[in-house]
This record gives sequence, C-alpha cells and structure tokens, in this order.
Amino acid sequence: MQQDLAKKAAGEAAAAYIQPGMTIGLGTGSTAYYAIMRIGELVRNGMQLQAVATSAASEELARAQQIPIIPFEQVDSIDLDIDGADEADESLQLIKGGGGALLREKIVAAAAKEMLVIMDASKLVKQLGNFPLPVEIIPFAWELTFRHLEQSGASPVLRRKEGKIFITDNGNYILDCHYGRITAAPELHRQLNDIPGVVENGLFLRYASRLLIGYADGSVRSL
Ligand code: ABF
Repeated sequence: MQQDLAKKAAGEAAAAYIQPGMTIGLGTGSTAYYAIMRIGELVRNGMQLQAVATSAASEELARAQQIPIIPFEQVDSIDLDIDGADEADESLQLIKGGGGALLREKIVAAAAKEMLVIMDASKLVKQLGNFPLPVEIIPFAWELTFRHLEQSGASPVLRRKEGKIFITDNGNYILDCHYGRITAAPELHRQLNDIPGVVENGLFLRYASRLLIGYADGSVRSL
C-alpha cells in the first residue's frame, strides 16, 4: 500500500510536465498506470495532446481513458516519454523490462526529446544489477542464446507467466539475467546486443532526462 501511494505520487506528478499539443510516450507498468490515469483526466478536461503506447496493455488503458493514440508511423517526434523503471542509479542509468515491454519502451525513449522516469523510492540504487536484467531474445535457438548470456557472466532464467513461457508483444522470449552487480553498464550493453538472437536488453543508459521519485506521504523528489 505504501509503495502504491509512492507510485501514485510519482505518476501523477509527471502529468504536470505535459504542455498542450504535445506527443507523449506512454510507459508500461504499475507506476505508468497512474500517469496514464492522470493524463486521461487532463484530456477529459480539454487538454489537446496525442500519445503513443509502449505496450498493448498501456494502449488499452489509454484508449479507455479517451487519450488519443496515434500509430507510430504518424509520429514526427515524441515531446515527452513518461515511463517507469525497475532500477535507477544516480547517473540516471536504468534497468527496465520487468513488465516485459523493454523493446518498445526503448524505441519510444530513443525517439523522445525528453524522458521522465517515474518510480517509487525503492527503485533508486547505488549500483545497478540487483534486479535481474531483462533481455529480449528471439525464440529460435533460444538455448544457444541462453548459453551465450551465461558466458557474459549472467545466470539467465527464461521468463514464464502462469506456467507458460512469457511471450512479449513482439512475439519474443525474455531471459531475466542475474548479474548481481553491473559495474560496467555501457560495455555490458554493447556485449549483450552483439549476441546473435538478442533483440534488446533492459539497460537504458542515455535516455532519462529526469527521475521523479515518489514517497508514500505524497511527496515527490526530482533528480
Ligand atoms: C516499465 O515499468 C518497465 O520497464 C519496468 O519494469 C516497469 C516498472 O514497474 P512498476 O512501475 O510496475 O514498478 O516501464
């Protein structure tokens, strides 16, 4: 409950950065849920904006809130991407992908002029890596990709949901890679994306413009 209040504070605070006429990237996850609900209120109160979603789940939620969703091919540029994270360090490096949407989230984050990361305080860490790094891979020869990731120093786990292999919105698998600590994130990012079969990894190293960190008392700290 406390964490929920913190997520709500961060998610709703992000909406204050939205200007009329903006194109917004809508993130995925339980913190992004609060941002989407607040943005829906703004739209219903007459604010003009349009949005692209980073997952089918966020798109469904946004449409239910009457937020105008545009297909990516109609997007010239994204003014503001609002998304959650699983871990963030003080240099704004992130681990994302716990929600399984990391590929579309990274595409949207890379296309955005600014990325607001919304999170509860438990996500702020000194060193990335306690949270297992999600890596999206193609299903073909996944066992070989699994072994390549082991050679990168990880203990990979094939993500399952309700007993079945989890399939992303893009039809891929996710290996949650336990590194324990990630000391050289840029090098690891390059190494992972060089492995045949890897589509994308959950290291977001150069997209976040600002962290909005929520607390259970409703306060929000910006970093
Ligand atoms: C999403 O937000 C994912 O990248 C990340 O896993 C999630 C954070 O989860 P939550 O906001 O539900 O704590 O963008």
